[in-house]
Amino acid sequence: MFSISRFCLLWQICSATVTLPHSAKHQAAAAHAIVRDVAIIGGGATGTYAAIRLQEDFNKSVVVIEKERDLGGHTNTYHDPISKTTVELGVVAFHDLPVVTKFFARFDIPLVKFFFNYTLKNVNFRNGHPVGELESHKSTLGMFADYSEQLQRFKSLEEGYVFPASVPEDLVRPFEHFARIHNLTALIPRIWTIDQGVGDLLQLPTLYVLKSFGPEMLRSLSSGFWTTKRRNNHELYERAFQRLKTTNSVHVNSVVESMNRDIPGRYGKMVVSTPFGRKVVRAKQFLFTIPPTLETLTGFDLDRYEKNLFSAFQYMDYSTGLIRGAPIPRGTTMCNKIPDPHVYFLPRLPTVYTLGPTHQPSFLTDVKFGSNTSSMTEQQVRERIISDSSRALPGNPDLELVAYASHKPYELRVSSDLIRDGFYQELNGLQGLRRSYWTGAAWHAHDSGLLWNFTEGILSRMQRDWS
Ligand SMILES: Cc1cc2nc3c(=O)[nH]c(=O)nc-3n(C[C@@H](O)[C@@H](O)[C@H](O)COP(=O)(O)OP(=O)(O)OC[C@H]3O[C@@H](n4cnc5c(N)ncnc54)[C@H](O)[C@@H]3O)c2cc1C
Ligand SMILES: *[C@@H]1O[C@H](CO)[C@@H](O)[C@H](O)[C@H]1NC(C)=O
Ligand SMILES: *[C@@H]1O[C@H](CO)[C@@H](O)[C@H](O)[C@H]1NC(C)=O
Ligand SMILES: *[C@@H]1O[C@H](CO)[C@@H](O)[C@H](O)[C@H]1NC(C)=O
Ligand SMILES: *[C@@H]1O[C@H](CO)[C@@H](O)[C@H](O)[C@H]1NC(C)=O
Ligand SMILES: *[C@@H]1O[C@H](CO)[C@@H](O)[C@H](O)[C@H]1NC(C)=O
Repeated sequence: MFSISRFCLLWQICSATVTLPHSAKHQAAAAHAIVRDVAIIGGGATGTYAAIRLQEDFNKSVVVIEKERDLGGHTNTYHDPISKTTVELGVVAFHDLPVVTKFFARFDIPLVKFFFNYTLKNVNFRNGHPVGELESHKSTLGMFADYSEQLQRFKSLEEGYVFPASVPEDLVRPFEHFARIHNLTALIPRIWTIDQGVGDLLQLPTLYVLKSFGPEMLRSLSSGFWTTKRRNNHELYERAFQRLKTTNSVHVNSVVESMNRDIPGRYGKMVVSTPFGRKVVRAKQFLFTIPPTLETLTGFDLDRYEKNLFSAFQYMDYSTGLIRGAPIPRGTTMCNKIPDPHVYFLPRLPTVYTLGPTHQPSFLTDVKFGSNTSSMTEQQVRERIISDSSRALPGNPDLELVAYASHKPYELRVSSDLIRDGFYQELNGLQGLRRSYWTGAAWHAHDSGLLWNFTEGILSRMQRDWS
């Protein structure tokens, strides 16, 4: 599949030039073209971060194209009309890294320490029966020492999907096999519970577990995360939106219709559909921050090389919700487990992972749901969340799902064979080609702080091409 040479030495051959149709509509829109140094596609964690850094610190003009009605991606804060407070439905906590504290300080958003120190109660969600005994996150920390030693063997993963071209076998084995070899199987149920959304943990190539459950995660679990004092993580993106709006640098509810990055001269071009009509954007550089699947990249001028890579991604369906009326004990997270030690007590997907407390426990309970098939409709997911949760609780109460968010496509991955064949070396080789740069979770990890740090590296790469 990846027969096209590494780092695209055959670039001229594999890039297919795409020309836009010269319709009257396009010409009308071209008269009011938005001309920018950088066009940023996707305004989630990385797109927003890059836009602010480029505009405010690098004196570059930008435009962010976001398909939803606001910025923030997986950062989703629910305003509860009953308790009159805010509750996080998506991103909760951040690592103690300079990029994190600086980014929040820039918008005058105070942070406070946050610990995931809830008591974990293992319950069979099919019938509400307890599985095993009460455990706390604290007792796990010792077990992580051996895992941490393994992470040390692969330090370069902290820079992205960076590892030797002759891929170490440990990175591509199924995680269960890796855990057996290194006597880490006791950690499997715990990683499953903390690192939700990871999917088929036992079969997953070890690389993906090391990426999503890395050294910074271990550090924060023991010494604490940051979260926003006002309990409103989305405020960060609202403030960023306001600043970008002042310079007319953000378009929400907007999607790319067509694109041509290969025009000779200084600018590439794209046509964007916005609520205020169709706009032509001319940009010197393109920064893609969206999950690169063929579905999300519809309308983009992908060449054969890009298409080849992006079509290999498989992904998870991960959903979150808030439930009213679920009586879970205060300070307790209920974890879905089955009484079968042969599969490390892990339930089969699709299912609810956990029911957890919010800081409004008498009002709202947090629910996380995962599916490893992409065939479920939103309605089916909503129904499964309610039925699984109700069965898990005493008296099978009637529950109301007051907030719901789908985070699909989540955790983009490829098979062990492709990893071995140099998939990530080729993916990284896209940086800087065709005026294009790439960041976001598929290029590093689902983690806001780590992604902002990773994006710094991409911004430096872009800067090299300015001169
Ligand atoms: C439920 C949940 C909880 C999480 N909790 C934490 C946490 O506590 N701490 C933490 O650090 N991380 C957490 N994460 C991970 C989160 O930080 C990352 O996943 C991060 O959001 C990824 O950033 P990104 O920029 O790659 O993508 P996103 O933030 O998803 O941004 C991508 C953006 O692109 C937009 N988009 C998609 N397609 C198009 C298109 N065709 N055109 C225009 N726009 C498009 C999307 O609408 C979105 O806004 C959590 C994730 C989830 C799902
Ligand atoms: C910022 O960029 C603009 C446009 O390129 C330029 O006119 C201006 O001098 C720059 N300002 C600084 C401080 O570099
Ligand atoms: C969890 O940590 C917070 C912050 O340190 C602390 O206030 C709280 O008492 C802790 N809860 C438990 C159950 O340890
Ligand atoms: C931040 O990025 C740099 C450069 O890629 C990397 O060396 C470093 O390990 C990253 N920091 C963290 C905490 O991941
Ligand atoms: C494997 O780990 C367990 C703890 O999980 C420990 O009791 C045991 O001694 C370890 N075995 C070896 C061979 O290191
Ligand atoms: C993922 O789905 C397949 C069926 O589509 C199933 O056989 C497998 O057990 C699932 N994996 C997990 C971890 O549930």
